[in-house]
Amino acid sequence: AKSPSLSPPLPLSQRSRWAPPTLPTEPSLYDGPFPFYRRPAEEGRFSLDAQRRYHPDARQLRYFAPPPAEHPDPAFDLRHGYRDRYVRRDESEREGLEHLLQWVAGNRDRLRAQGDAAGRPVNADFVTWRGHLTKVLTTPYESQEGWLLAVSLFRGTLYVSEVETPAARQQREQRSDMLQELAYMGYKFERYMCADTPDGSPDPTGVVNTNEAFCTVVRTRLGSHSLLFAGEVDCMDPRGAWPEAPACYVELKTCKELHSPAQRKSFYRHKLIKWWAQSFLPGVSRIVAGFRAPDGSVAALETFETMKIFQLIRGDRGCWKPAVCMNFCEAFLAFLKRVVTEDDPQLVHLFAWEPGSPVSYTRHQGAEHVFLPAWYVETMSG
Ligand code: 0WD
Ligand code: CA
Repeated sequence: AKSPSLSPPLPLSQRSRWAPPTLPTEPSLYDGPFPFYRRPAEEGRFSLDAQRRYHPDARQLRYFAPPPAEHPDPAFDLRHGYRDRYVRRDESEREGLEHLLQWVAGNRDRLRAQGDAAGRPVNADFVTWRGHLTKVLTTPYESQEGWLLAVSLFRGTLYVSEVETPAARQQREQRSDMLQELAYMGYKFERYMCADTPDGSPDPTGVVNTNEAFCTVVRTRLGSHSLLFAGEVDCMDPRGAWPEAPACYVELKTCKELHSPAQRKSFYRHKLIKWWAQSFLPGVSRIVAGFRAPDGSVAALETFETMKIFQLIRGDRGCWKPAVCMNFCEAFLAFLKRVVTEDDPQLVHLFAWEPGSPVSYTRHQGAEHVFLPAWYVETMSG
């Protein structure tokens, strides 16, 4: 692999003012062999209940229970219940890494016992949400939305937590009723496809409550970086070909119906990259898509095996490449290690990226961007 490097140092004569290094994001710089990525192993699980309370168990895990045919009959009505059976999580509540840190703190004896030559309380280079890594993976191909990631080094581990960009905040606050209904339809699809018990049947008449979540915590390695991250998982397949977690998990998605080869090609280029990145990271083996008709019904189901997605896009020369995503992520994590070297939970580096620019950062000491909670720092210092 070409090793993408930081901006080359200027000759001394031109170095009038020191400029912090940046990280370029052009896909061509990361087009090499696929990097080493260890098969993700599940380290733990936790659940958030209808009141968004944390539980160190799998009580919110649901079970994949698809209809017998690719064309559900009777058709799923994804709009059903939007007005009167929908409890929405308060998204103005910024949770940061809170629930993941609760899991880490609750498992600190085991994490420490896993042994670490450096004597770190958490035996991992990085702790973060899976969703943050998904954004990093897709960065070389993203042309719409930038991101902001806050990073602190605490007792030898780098913690990465997303900060909402002003643009994202504005979008969230001004989301049209149509977009809110679309989001609801994604959750409703889960209700039609999942049961509460391994042998149960879906009950789509219930309330959709987006406070509820089941999360898996996985450990893996990308190149020289050890990672511990958590991700929300839709369900597990009790009858699937891969009985063990995380391979037994199934990701559910909805998407507008595809009518032509051109629409399918565009779907592969722009949407499948996000689906692939999200499921590949934690080792979720299958994605089941429900294609929506204009009336809000599901016209067809289609299964994508995560490990076979690269075969679908290989023939399209202008398409994204999994190796580019992973090589960029590896370079980004190396960049974080190079920049964030002072071990201090009160020190935050904000890494910012906007399409068309390289990744840059700013340094913040003191309260404003601090994201590791005092209780966590206290617990893990003992
Ligand atoms: O505070 C926030 N704005 C965020 C909270 C941003 C991102 C995630 N979260 C929370 C989620 O609520 C959940 O507890 O973090 C956990 C999930 O983290 P993740 O798995 O790392 O996130 P991601 O891969 O982006 O999303 C996985 C699923 C989504 O499924 P789809 O099929 O839509 O990709 O988590 C759900 C959603 O079902 N989800 C959310 N649920 C409620 N509020 C949110 C959110 N803001 N974001 C993702
Ligand atoms: Ca989903």
